[in-house]
Amino acid sequence: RELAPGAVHLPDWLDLGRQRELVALCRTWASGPVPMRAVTMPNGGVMSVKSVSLGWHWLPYRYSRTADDAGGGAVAPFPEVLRTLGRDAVTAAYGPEAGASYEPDAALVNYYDDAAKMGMHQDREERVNAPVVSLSLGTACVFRFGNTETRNRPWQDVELRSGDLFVFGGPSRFAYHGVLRTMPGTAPPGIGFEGRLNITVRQTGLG
Ligand code: MD3
Ligand code: FE
Repeated sequence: RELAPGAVHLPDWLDLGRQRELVALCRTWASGPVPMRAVTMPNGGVMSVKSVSLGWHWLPYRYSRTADDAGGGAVAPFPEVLRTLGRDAVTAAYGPEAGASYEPDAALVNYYDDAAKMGMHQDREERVNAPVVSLSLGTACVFRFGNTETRNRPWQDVELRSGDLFVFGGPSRFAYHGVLRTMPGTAPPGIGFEGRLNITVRQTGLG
């Protein structure tokens, strides 16, 4: 369903088998050249979410090819499997023409334990307004989707569950959003890990 223009939620888009494949891939990515870690913000605060980047390394508030805040090593390449998945996701949300023109080159994998959350923010490090694709795995969460003007109301609170796809493009691309809390005990039996994973696929426009 369309939450706002360009914000398309497709619940249960991935079956359990595909979810488990992605969980296994997240495990390998989390132990890649730049291990999954909590990002330290410029004000000294440490995020409660742990994350790992692929293709381009996300830092507040820029991208780098090297892990400038974690030893300076090269970032793992953007995996072909996420390019295909990103295109399939944009096709499912907006149709085949939008899907075919989607050229993602970066992904951010976020891990939430039962206490983790993410404050309201915009994703503005990308230089183009191609959509962001979000895939949720494991424990469900309460996701807050706000507006483009301010981090305050109006907003809509939506549960994101394991296997859900969310695509944020068009007028929703620069909306404020955040994760209020996870919902312990809501992961599907057989998912094979504790906590919540979110994969976002992005097109940076950085070439
Ligand atoms: C709306 N991640 O990585 S996914 C992030 O669940 C991030 O880990 C959250 O916000 C998470 O930046 C939320 C949903 C999401 C992701 C990117 C967006 C919503 C978005 C970009 C623009 C607008
Ligand atoms: Fe975000």
